Amino acid sequence: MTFTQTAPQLANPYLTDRVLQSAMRRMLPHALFEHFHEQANELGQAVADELYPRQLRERLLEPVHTPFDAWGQRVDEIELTPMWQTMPALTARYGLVWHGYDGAKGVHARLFQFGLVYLCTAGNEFWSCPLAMTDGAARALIESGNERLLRRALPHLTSRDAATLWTSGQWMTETSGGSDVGGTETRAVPGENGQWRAFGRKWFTSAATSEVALLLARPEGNPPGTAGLALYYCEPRDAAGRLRHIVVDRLKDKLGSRKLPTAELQLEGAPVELVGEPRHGVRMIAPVLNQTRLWNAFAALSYFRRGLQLLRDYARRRQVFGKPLALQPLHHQTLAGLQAEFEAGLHLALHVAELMGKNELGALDERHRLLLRLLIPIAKLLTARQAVAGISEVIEGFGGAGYIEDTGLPALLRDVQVFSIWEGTTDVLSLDALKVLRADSVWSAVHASMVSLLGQAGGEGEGDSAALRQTLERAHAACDSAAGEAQARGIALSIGRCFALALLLRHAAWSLRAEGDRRPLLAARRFAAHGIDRMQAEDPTAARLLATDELE
Ligand code: MFK
Repeated sequence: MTFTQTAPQLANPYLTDRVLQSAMRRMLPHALFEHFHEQANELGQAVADELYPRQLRERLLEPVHTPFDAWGQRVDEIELTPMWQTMPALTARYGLVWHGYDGAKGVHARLFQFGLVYLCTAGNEFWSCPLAMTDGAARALIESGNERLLRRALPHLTSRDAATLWTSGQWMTETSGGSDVGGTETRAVPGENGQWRAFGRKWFTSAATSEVALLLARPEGNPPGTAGLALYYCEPRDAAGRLRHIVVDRLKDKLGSRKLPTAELQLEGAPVELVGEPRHGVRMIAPVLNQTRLWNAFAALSYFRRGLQLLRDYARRRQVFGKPLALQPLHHQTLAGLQAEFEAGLHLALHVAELMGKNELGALDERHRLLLRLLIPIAKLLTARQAVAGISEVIEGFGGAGYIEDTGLPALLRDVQVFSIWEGTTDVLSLDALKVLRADSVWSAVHASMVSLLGQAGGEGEGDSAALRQTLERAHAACDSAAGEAQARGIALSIGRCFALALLLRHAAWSLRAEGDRRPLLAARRFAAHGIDRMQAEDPTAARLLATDELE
């Protein structure tokens, strides 16, 4: 009988996640931590026992769009995969959106919610995408103060009953591009009773099956550019489930996230309603962007952790050169590096969730509000880059098996790539961060926050404090220089790595004291050794010549 390798197994991702457990123990009040522990344990068990085996079983299934019925009638039906059909029940049961709005959890509501989101996202086949937009829509409606829409939609968007739960889409991207939203061509024409009609083509509408959507359109007569756009609310289907003056051209043929029905839509007079004033649509949809970007960070980390968890399990089962891979010193180096990146990234995302929870209850001063505004795009872009690089390494860690489709592993690599693209690419988010940084008071918030974090890290942070200070000073100088735009990615990544390291050091000091665990400190040392300064050495002219490959 020839040798047969046993497959990696996925244990409860919560019970095996030292980093999440330890962070939550420090960050949540004791009673709330107990509650989180119980919920996370149950959800983690569902991921291991039900969702993961189902992901493997349904690997090849995809949503199907049927444009016409047998008689030529336009129907635009979208049949979801069986797993997707069970997701409203999972959402309601674990309150994946609801927890974020649960007043009883006070400023910890977001931390609690995102802890659960992180645990289940790698197991829910991008169902987290419509949930992120649902959360964002709820937030945007709250911030708009539109009482009618709040009464109508908020109870559904935050429902704990699968029968009444609604999800929301976000229709922004058009053929002119996803980054430069000012070029939006969709028009809105006023009709009767406060209703408007929208005409245009939406090119990337994730989760075309959602019950509501927020979209940008230009009210007729408004000027071009971002300021002339307005934010609209749409209920795409009538009571019988038929689309209302909307045609689904096709579902996107994507590299990954293939269970997610991302569609191209034609709006042919779709009934829509103004959310606020008939202008400043980007400003009004910004809460959706901020919310979904934080979801994106936790989603990227969820995938990164899924890869690490499977690889760690595999290393115990896999014998090479006479002993398990888990006992090979070179493999230790590879896994340790991945673990350090993951660990720092998770502390950054959790910190942002904590700030968000405080902000929503008015518990942040102006300095910390600015810091939150800055750290959302930075956490999104840093964790996405970490996850893309990390999962590539994970796939390699499996050797040839990682390259074989029916192990389920290659899908991780395809799926994770989207996190650095949607909701703003690394470069677009770096430019967003640069805009924020160029407001003077943000830098004072950055520096003050770093001093505070290092103070809390105590002796554990002493060795790194000079490097952290110098890196932030270099980023500050680059930001203020004429070459700031060309340096934006390096600036954003460096600030992200500085915060991730300082947060990890602070946690390490606590963990040594409270848990007698020195692993967070080892992770911090390792992360610091990977470097925190990501500023580009290349001057802009040299970069232009190399980028275009043209003669001077
Ligand atoms: C599973 C994980 C979950 C993930 C869900 C994924 C869903 C996938 C669906 C998509 O991918 S949808 C497409 C996503 N598209 C983007 O994210 C757009 C990327 N582009 C940007 O973010 C640009 O920076 C942006 C369009 C916002 C810039 O446009 P402009 O024309 O340069 O506008 P500007 O002047 O920067 O901002 C206009 C206003 O909005 C300003 O306010 P004022 O009017 O008061 O001056 C800005 O301050 C405000 N603003 C912009 N971004 C903001 C913001 N305010 C708060 N937070 C922000 N992030």
